[in-house]
Amino acid sequence: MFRKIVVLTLLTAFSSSLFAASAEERAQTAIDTRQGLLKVVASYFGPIVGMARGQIPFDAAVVEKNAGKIAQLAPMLEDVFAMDTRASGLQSGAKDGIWEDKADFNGKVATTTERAIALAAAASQGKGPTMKAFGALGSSCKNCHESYREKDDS
Ligand code: ASC
Repeated sequence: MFRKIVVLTLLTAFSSSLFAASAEERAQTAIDTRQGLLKVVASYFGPIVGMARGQIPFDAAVVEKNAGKIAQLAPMLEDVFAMDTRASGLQSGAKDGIWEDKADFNGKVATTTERAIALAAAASQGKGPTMKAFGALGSSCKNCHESYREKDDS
C-alpha cells in the first residue's frame, strides 16, 4: 500500500517534469507569462499615474527608476507574445493581429521601449517635461491595446 503510494507519487512528479508539457499546458503557460509581464509593467507604471493625478507627490527619482524598469521589461513583450496560442482554444484578451502582423506589433513594442527610455531621461527636467513624456508613453500603451487587446479599458 505505502509502496504503491510512493510509486504513484513519483510517477506523477516525473510525468510533469521529465516529459514535455502538453500543447495546451504550454499555451496556458505562455498566456500566464505574458499577462504576468504586463502586470509587472503596470506595477511600475502605476506610481507615475498617481503622480500625474496629484495623488502622490512628484518624485523624479521614482519616475527615473520606474521608467528604466519599463524600458527593460517592454522588449520582453516581443518574446512572450512570440508563441501563437490561438490554436489552443484557450481564452485570453489577445487579438489575432498580434500573430498576423508581427512587424506592426513588434514596432509598437519598440516605440513603447523608446518612450520609456525618453521618460527616464525627462525625469530630471522637472514635472512638466516628465508628464509630457509620460503622456507619450501612455499613448503608446493605449495604441497597442486598441489594436491588439480584446477588451480595451486602457
Ligand atoms: C497601465 C495599464 C494600462 C496602461 C494604460 C496606458 O498600467 O494597465 O492599460 O498602463 O493605462 O494608457
